[in-house]
Amino acid sequence: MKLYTNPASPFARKVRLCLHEMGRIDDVETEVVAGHPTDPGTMPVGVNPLGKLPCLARDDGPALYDSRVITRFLDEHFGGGLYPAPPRLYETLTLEATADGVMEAAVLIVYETRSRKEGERSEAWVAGQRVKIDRALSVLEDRWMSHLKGGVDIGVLAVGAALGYLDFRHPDYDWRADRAALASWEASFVQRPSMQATLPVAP
Ligand SMILES: N[C@@H](CCC(=O)N[C@@H](CS)C(=O)NCC(=O)O)C(=O)O
Repeated sequence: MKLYTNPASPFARKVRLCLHEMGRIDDVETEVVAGHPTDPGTMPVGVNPLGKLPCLARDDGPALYDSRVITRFLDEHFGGGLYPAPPRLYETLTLEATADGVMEAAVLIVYETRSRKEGERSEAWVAGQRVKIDRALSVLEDRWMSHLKGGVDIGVLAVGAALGYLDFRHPDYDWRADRAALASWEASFVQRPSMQATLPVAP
């Protein structure tokens, strides 16, 4: 199996976090690729027509994407135990969806500023993405702290990846302000070996 990845991608980090937590990081080959919506660069478009990473190429079946499909597959393949049984499963998947939405909005802001020329950029559109992030983080603070403190699952790992990406690409955004519980949880969670082994790096 080969994982197309990039050390700056929060979605790829979520997948790599799963592999580290399962003790399986060395069982999957990795290839670093890069690109964005206006230039696919080295993205594996031959196996993922959407030209996005992460993407998992397999020897015995079609390539898998997106990150939620890959993590589910890897968990089943390696017996990872990162997906609890229902009804908690649906909470976990919703937490993952919330964190993925934060990542998506944060990545889109980066693309808006990097991929578009100055006159083409929309401040209102960027502000709209920021509002989504703000709302989602406040919901994490207000409603999800007991889940976040209740043991590692795919939703918890996704939150770790999302918050790490905000610090990495949006260092001026003080998401910790007024979110003391989430900030305190993150300060502890980031010390996990899996989080330390996957800290984002500019390619
Ligand atoms: N929903 C997808 C999102 C993946 C995604 O947006 N990845 C970014 C890198 S962080 C990407 O490949 N962007 C290239 C593009 O949009 O063309 C997933 O969970 O895997």
